[in-house]
Amino acid sequence: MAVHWCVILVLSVHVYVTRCTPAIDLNGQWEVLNIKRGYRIPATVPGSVYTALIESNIIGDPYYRDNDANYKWIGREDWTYTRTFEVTAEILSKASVILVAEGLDTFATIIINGQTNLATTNNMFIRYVYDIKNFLKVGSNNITIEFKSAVLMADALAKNSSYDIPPDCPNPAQNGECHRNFIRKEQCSFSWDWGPSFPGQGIWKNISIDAFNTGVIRELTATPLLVNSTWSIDIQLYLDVNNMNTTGRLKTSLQLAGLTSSKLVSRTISVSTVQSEFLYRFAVPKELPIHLWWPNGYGEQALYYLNVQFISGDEMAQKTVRLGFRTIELVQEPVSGNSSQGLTFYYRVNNVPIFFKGTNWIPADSFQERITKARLRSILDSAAEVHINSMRVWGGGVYESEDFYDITDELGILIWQDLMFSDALYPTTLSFLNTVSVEVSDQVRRLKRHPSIALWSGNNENEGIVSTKKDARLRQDYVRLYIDLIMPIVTIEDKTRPFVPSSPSNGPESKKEGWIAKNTGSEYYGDVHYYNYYADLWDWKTFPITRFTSEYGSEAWCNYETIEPVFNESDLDYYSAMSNHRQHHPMGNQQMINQTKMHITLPNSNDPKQQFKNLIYAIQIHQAMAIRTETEHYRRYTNQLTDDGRGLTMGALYWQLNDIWQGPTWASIDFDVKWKMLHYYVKNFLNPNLISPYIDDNNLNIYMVIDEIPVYQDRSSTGNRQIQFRPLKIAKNFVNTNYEHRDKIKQLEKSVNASSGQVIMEIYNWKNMSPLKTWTIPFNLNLTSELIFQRNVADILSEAGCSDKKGCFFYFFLNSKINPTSTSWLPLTYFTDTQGVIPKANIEISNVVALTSTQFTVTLMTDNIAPFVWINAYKISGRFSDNGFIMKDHLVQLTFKSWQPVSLDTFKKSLSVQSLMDIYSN
Ligand code: BMA
Repeated sequence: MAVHWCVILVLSVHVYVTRCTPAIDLNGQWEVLNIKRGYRIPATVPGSVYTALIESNIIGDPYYRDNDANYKWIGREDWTYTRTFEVTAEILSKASVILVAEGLDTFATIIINGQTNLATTNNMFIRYVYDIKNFLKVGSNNITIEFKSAVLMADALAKNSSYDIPPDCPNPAQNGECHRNFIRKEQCSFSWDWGPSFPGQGIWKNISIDAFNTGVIRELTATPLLVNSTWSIDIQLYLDVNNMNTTGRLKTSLQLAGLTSSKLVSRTISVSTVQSEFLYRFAVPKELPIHLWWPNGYGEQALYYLNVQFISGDEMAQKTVRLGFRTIELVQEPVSGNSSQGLTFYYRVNNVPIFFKGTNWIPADSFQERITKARLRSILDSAAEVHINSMRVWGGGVYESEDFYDITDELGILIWQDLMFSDALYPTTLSFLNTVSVEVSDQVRRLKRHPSIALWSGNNENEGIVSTKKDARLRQDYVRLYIDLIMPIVTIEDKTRPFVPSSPSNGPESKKEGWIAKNTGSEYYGDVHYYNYYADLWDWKTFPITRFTSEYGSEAWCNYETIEPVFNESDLDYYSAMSNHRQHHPMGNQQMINQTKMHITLPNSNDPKQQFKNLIYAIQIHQAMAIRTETEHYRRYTNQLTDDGRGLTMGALYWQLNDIWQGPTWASIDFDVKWKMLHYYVKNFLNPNLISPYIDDNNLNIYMVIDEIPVYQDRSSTGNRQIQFRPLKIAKNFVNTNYEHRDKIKQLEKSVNASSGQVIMEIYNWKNMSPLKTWTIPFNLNLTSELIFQRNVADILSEAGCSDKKGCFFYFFLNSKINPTSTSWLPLTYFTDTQGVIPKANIEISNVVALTSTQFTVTLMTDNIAPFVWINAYKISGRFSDNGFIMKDHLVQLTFKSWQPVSLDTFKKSLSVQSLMDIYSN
């Protein structure tokens, strides 16, 4: 067979399309025009008008000071992209010549060679494909894409609406734009309570031209399916073909990375429409061993390559995608057999109940074109390193890139994928519903091959919002959009994953209430979002006892050195106008102060800069301890039920992982990919073997929480690996939980024995580096989460000879073979009025050694016990093995891993260290 020469277009490392026809890549250099201002400047595609303006020095850094307000004009004007390209006679000789725009932001008119009647667009989340053969000529051609201001379009659409659809405008603290809900564009680009308003325009994804005689593969997607212990793959193939009578052959093969064995299955197809869709089931050949894909911490993330070739006439088109084999179910069953006590809400992956330990993801930059794969890698690696196994891609941003999901597939981070609707009610005009239906099916088709995607969720918080509204039209609109339109599309497009209409929502209980529950924050059903800006967040009694908390958080500033370059000298003051401008959550800066000072005496420097630094440090301590307290509370409730039926918590996703700019936000990693203190605490409180002490009235209680770990056994004859599980201790309170291999589990329980050991508890006086007393607490867990110790605190203190509880603290560590090991500590009071109680520690950096160009060891030496030791490598992006910790020994050795190579000398010079008592000048 004669096959034409092929162009391999790499969409990401793991997805590439081979186009066996001459294709024109329209990425790269364009020009962008603003006719009103007479600008004509170069622009890179994919990109946005903002980065073009930066590159031409027309604007400065949009994140500098209040440039978000100064640059509002950009989003309120129209911008036009234009370029020329060559078309050969060979291209024009093809039967079809197709323009493929993967993403246009947002209101665009496409003009080719001056002909304006080709197309207009209105949704940045849709791929637009047009046959442009009749618009082209041999030689030089022009493509012009005129964008209209999304801000003005949103405003006009809102004015045209026959009724008000809230929220109208954002809170003035956000300096944002209005009526984002009327348009299908990244919702937070109109501002958010953690981010600026930069409502971009531009060609934000790849753009190219296909030319062919028969057809091309537009999309290939696949979902593995387990039926009667046998794996198969449901494959969906979307072809663009030249003519409805095309016939061809499909060849399908599957391969595990690193394994040579692959199976080729051939079939003949004939198409009946120009955009043709094929569904077929591919039985995984017996001789190909299937390794399961597991979430982070539960096993390996085995990934396979699936290749499909479409051969027709003398043309061949092919596509390879990567996928993984795993099952997932959302279990919502009566708790303790009594439906009046609500339903469970948890996920089973490969039949194993998984506690979703994780966080929420927001866009990593206002300007998508600046988000490199390396940047995604460093943020997502940071998540996996601290035992995160799940993450919600929040509904106010974008459906993330292939790179993003490729990385979450590799790291085993389960994705709770919101559809992009957030904190608003939305119109249901015919044109809105039409564009949403294309968007949802496009996105589900694009993403569903990724094993990391665990479920689809209709929106962020909109059920909660509409439940407060009396207006029947708004309530109807809600049901029309998510239940009547979106839910059937998602469930038809993807039969392998659960769909929840909203987050938070009450599952079947919301359905009973007409899909709009009276109280979406119910502790008895579904997921919960919980925030409190007034309460004591270091007190576990503050928190709800939920089935699953998919958002909870507390604000803290980014690291000082991250805000420094975008502020001027006088801004570097906690109380400056610029500091206030940066805070988008109304009263946020004051709330952080109020909540911090409940727990820590505030610093008292007269120098505004020093005071700002110290306050950032104190507030970060507050945030870290608050989220630690809340998360441990949820993990402790894995197996507990209160008398009124709350508990069996199976998910804790704190708000939020990452930042869109430098500022005060809920994030644990700041915009420079520097970990805030919270992120170091995440590593401890999400440890698979958690020691969780807390004080309840008069008692000290200690829980052990140990995640389930599957055990691998090689079936040497076939090379196939079978997976068995340690006992599913989680399951005690869950009804109807069946697990296979029950007998095997019994045997394994005896042999693995990873759930027993000893916790060593020490009590210290702040002024003495030897413990006052040490206890050994044995444990042998029958459940994932169990109380292993309970005793009256006053008795313990008197036994230890600690006369004033302000002067003492507890320290815990494991004496067991459990891996990873873990430590914990617990102060007996808050850190108010600690002068004279906690001595000032002199901490020295005593030794720094380079292991490689990106790895160092650092030894710290102290003369006193020091709480909240914070070591910093100024301007060097990377992470220490621990930080914000209590230093109770004279020497501590840490490691530092930088994201980029750095010399030993530079690294040494960058280091500084402090602890709590250093923030008080006397
Ligand atoms: C929830 C989120 C976001 C918001 C966060 C903090 O409402 O869904 O909308 O940024 O809380 O306020």
